[in-house]
Amino acid sequence: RHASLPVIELIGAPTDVGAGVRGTSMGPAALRVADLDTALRLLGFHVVDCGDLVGPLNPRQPAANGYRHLGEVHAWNTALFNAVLGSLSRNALPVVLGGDHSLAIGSISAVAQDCRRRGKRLRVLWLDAHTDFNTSAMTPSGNIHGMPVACLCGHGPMELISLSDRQPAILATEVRQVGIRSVDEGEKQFVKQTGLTVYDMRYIDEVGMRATVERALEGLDDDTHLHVSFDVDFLDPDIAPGVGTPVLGGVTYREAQLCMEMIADSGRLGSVDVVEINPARDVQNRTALLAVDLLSSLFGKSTLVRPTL
Ligand code: B3U
Ligand code: MN
Ligand code: MN
Repeated sequence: RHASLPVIELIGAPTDVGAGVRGTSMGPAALRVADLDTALRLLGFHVVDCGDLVGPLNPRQPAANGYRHLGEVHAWNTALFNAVLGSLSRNALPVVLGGDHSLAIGSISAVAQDCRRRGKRLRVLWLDAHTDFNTSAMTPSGNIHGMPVACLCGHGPMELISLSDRQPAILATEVRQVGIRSVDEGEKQFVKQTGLTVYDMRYIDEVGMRATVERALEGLDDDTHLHVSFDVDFLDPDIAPGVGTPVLGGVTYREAQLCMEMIADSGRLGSVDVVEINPARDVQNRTALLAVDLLSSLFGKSTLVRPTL
């Protein structure tokens, strides 16, 4: 154990109430079976597995007023908000094991509140195939895992936009999205209107992952808390089939490794979500094993000492 490294706290949130496809509730177990804790300990971290949060089961209801399972999503996010806030108050580095991506509402609301308390700046790096910027007015599904970025920016139901001590929890200017390749029609207009910074797959194809991540991390300083919200459907479904909503043409293994290594090199990582792993859609736990491999890189694993480029 290295004294200078933060304690990593794993917080399981076994739920799929925010998704349309069932199964992300098994995500925390899949990551534990893939030995996430051991992988992080090998890097010198002290790792505490806080176990799983408890919340409502999936009631399998259709959407009502543009939201499916709003009460259940709120219950899970309230529990997660409190858990992440507690972890940050202990100066630990929380890693949320999802669960569907609606959980980012609770985790990032807590991160934003902790940043304000400490006078820190916040940068959210959103790794995803989707912008997750829908509202009840434009959602094609009512699934709240398609809405967390909008909720965090203050566009959403009262219960979900007022978890933290300030509304909105974050500013759109604090977010950088990478890997995007599926945006709904109404959502597209709202993303443009809001001025959200989106590095989509075309951008990565044109300038490469190195320049993309350099730009997404531009302007970080010693006082910036970096939160990484890692939706595993960021990755190409050929290498990560165990997700609820796979989208063709995702990030390759090499691109993902470089992205994670560059985040580690920034030295600013303060909290992480790992979400949307769906073991019911997976093959021999490949997707969780891949996520653990990439999380090792995110936390500083490198093949050799990094050469000067
Ligand atoms: N944009 C679609 C699909 C979706 C968003 N996030 C995920 N799927 N994982 C929606 O339902 O909002
Ligand atoms: Mn997502
Ligand atoms: Mn996604």
